Amino acid sequence: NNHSSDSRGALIVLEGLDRCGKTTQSSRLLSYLEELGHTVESWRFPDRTTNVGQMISSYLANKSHLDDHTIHLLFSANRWEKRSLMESKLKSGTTLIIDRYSYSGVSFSSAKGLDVEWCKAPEIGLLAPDLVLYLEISPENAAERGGYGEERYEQLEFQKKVAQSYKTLRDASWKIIDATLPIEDVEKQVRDTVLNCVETCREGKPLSELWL
Ligand code: Z5A
Repeated sequence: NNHSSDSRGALIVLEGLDRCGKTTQSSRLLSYLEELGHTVESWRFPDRTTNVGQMISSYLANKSHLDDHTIHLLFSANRWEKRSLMESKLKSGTTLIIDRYSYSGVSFSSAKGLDVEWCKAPEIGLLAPDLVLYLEISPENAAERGGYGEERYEQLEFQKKVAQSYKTLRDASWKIIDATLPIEDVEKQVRDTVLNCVETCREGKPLSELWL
């Protein structure tokens, strides 16, 4: 592998319903790319370690109540506080694998009934992913995996609405992955797509901003 120092990393996002396997696939993808000699980091949103992230975490755990618009803007702010670090990492050649991003932000809030365009507005200007891996699974199927926990949003009826909202956000950067297959088979679909994307970014595909 010939990684020249001026080539950039790829911004890869994993999206999908609760329990679709994002965490599982993120960590497998991280190891795989590391073994191939790439510089790579795995991130997740919400990033619960920041002050904003702690407010989000308390909301998700049902320990605090926030107006729907307010929590939407906090999720967005949580991405904005990582934007400059994200850009410098990518430009210095680090590939980022990100578990949830703006698509979660818009899908979950619009599933509550907020206007989609209003939901997208605060995301404008964040970095656009080079690849969105959507791990597709039916809400019923996802619910069977170890059951839902205690967090807000982990309810079948709500997850059905989220699945519908996600559908309206699909664009050219999306790759739909069948997440109902065994873990190794999902991983194989992910690997092929990702290698292709990493190569395109290395060859000089420019970074862009949401929404495309
Ligand atoms: N949210 C929002 O509203 N707005 C925003 O802007 C953002 C998020 C960023 C917290 O997210 C909530 O915040 C989330 C969206 C909202 N609410 N919901 N729902 P989070 O990231 O903290 O939590 P999560 O993404 O929902 O969760 P998760 O539980 O970590 O799920 P996962 O990562 O997709 O799945 P997993 O942990 O890899 O796998 C789940 C189980 O299935 C586990 O037992 C695995 O061993 C098993 N598994 C995995 N793959 C397979 C296959 N292929 N076959 C069979 N079993 C499998």
